[in-house]
Amino acid sequence: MANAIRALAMDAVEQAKSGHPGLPMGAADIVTVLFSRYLKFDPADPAWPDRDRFVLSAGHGSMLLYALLYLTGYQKMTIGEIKRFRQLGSLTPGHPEYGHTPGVETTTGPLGQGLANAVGMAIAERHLAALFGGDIVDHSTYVLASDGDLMEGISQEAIALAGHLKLRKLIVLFDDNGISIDGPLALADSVDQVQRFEAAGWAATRIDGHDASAIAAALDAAKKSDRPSLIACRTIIGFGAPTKGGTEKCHGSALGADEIAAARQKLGWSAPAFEIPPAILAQWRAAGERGRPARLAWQGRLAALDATKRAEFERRTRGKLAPQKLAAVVGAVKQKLAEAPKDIATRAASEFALEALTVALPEMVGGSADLTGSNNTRTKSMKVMSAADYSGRFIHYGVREHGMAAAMNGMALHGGIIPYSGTFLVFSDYCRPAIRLAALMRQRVIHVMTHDSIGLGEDGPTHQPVEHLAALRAMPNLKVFRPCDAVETVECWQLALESNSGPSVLALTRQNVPQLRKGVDNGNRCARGAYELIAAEDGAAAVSLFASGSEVAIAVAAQKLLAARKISARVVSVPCFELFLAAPDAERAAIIGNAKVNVAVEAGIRQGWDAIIGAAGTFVGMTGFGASAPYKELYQHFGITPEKVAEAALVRLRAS
Ligand SMILES: Cc1ncc(C[n+]2csc(CCOP(=O)(O)OP(=O)(O)O)c2C)c(N)n1
Repeated sequence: MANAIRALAMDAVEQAKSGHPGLPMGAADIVTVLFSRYLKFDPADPAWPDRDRFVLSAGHGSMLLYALLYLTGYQKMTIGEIKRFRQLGSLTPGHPEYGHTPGVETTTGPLGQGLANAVGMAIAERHLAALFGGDIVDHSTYVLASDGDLMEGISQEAIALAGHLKLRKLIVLFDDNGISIDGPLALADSVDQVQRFEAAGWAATRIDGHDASAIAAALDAAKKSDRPSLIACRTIIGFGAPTKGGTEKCHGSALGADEIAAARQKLGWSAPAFEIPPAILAQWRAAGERGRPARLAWQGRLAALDATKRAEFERRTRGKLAPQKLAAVVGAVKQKLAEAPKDIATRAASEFALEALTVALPEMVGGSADLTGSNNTRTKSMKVMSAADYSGRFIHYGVREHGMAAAMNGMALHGGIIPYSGTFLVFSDYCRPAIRLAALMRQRVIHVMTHDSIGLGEDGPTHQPVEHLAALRAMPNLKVFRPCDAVETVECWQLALESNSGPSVLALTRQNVPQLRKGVDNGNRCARGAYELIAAEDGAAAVSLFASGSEVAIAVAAQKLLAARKISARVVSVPCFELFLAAPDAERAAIIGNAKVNVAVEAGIRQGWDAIIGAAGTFVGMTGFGASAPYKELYQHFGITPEKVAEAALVRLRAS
């Protein structure tokens, strides 16, 4: 059965003249034992909520996964798809892509991410099991990880968190082949992985990864463990390839016809390319059918569940927000703000919104990378999640931004949870690879990122984001929200929660800002991404002032200065570029307007703003790094003030 995987991997990579045969050939024995005897899955229902998850963290070995999906009988994974490995539109892209190929649990390729996603999946499983009971939620998360996965820094964050939370249903199978692209691992690494995992609170063992009974024994032990488990499986990369096996030569290129012929002989595999002998295919298909009774039994248990609980489980698994609930909560928060306006930091406004949102939406699981008090992400209703109590909804991720963001992806992929996090905006750089994958996989994860500009003050340029808004706005399918006041903050929270096909970042201030939106306002004005906050007094504006976040108040003050000089200006708040730029042309043009002069104000770099103010527009913001000082002085020092904005507008008006 393992040789079937090896043959398909060799043949598909050869046909594509590109790909990675070494890992599938080396790890074939491990996954054969796992898929034929342990993994709880049913190819007839790839989305069965209580299936075991299998994460191929070493995504370059994608043919391993595609071979398994074909062999075990996932309907869409035909031999034709295997033959079209790495071709446009096939179900067998270079690296596994979630949402593209049924049976692929997460998009992998950037090493280390899959392992960290799996930690999030295992957290989600424990959490939902605590809420809905072991009859409904009781599955394991298996990972196949390579040397590269374990060398990446994110793996340390992931395993430390998993060990701390005692995620006993997480089992990592390490393809311990001692080879990476440059050659023997000894060139660059001498970590004892077993000791490393043990130090992080895992059960860890080392076995021969080509010995089926040793693999089974290790899996049996891992399933009984009260801790997460590492099974370091000694393997030979490219097992079966007579001259290239055991070397980096089989890691990432086609083996060539001669080597494949010799490998077939060595493995005793006489079937032609892409053909699996019927008896072996039948064994594999039987392995794929193994899980059906378990799935049907599970369906029975779900059906027997109390109707309300079942409906809630199904709602959460589908990622559907409770109808009307969100709108009602947002409306109530806005009502309170209309009655008693709050001149508070948007991070505090976010907490104010979250106090209500986290009560109404039990699927929200929050956290912070050790900045809870600064990010204001923990609400009164939230207990802390711990190894002793997985029902908690607030996760102390520790100082592990990258691991946090990747674990959140895993939770979202698992389903049943809307994860949100907390860190400083400047550390979005530490999360970026995971945010990118959330965007690529269209996952609803929400990053609360506070201290969003020089407005954080004394901590200085290391902590002051300058280019981060632009960098995040550059990412496809990510929404970056930068609300200007308490009302916009709750509106942006609503939009982020409703964005069920992509991640969001909420960039929030440390410093207080005035509430600019007064009175009762039922619509969500942020939904268009930008809107006219203050119209020109005499109808025809000579100047349009655009701003986001804390700089909207500066634009509003600048408008008054201009009015005092009989110059008519309007103010447009721009809480979300992506929504604004996606609006129909006419709508966008109407909001941009046709004033003689456009000025944008943002305490960041200009990049991106030209799409709104045009190349001829004037930008008031940052051109380099910030500095350490009280924030009001910094705004003066860098010239981001109402006076400077008004002056910039006047200069342009005179020149026009
Ligand atoms: C973050 C990241 N860096 C680099 C790469 C490129 N890359 C792909 S596989 C690999 C290492 C291969 O070694 P190993 O993980 O041991 O896999 P094996 O050779 O056993 O297949 C590298 C550097 C990547 N995919 N992701």
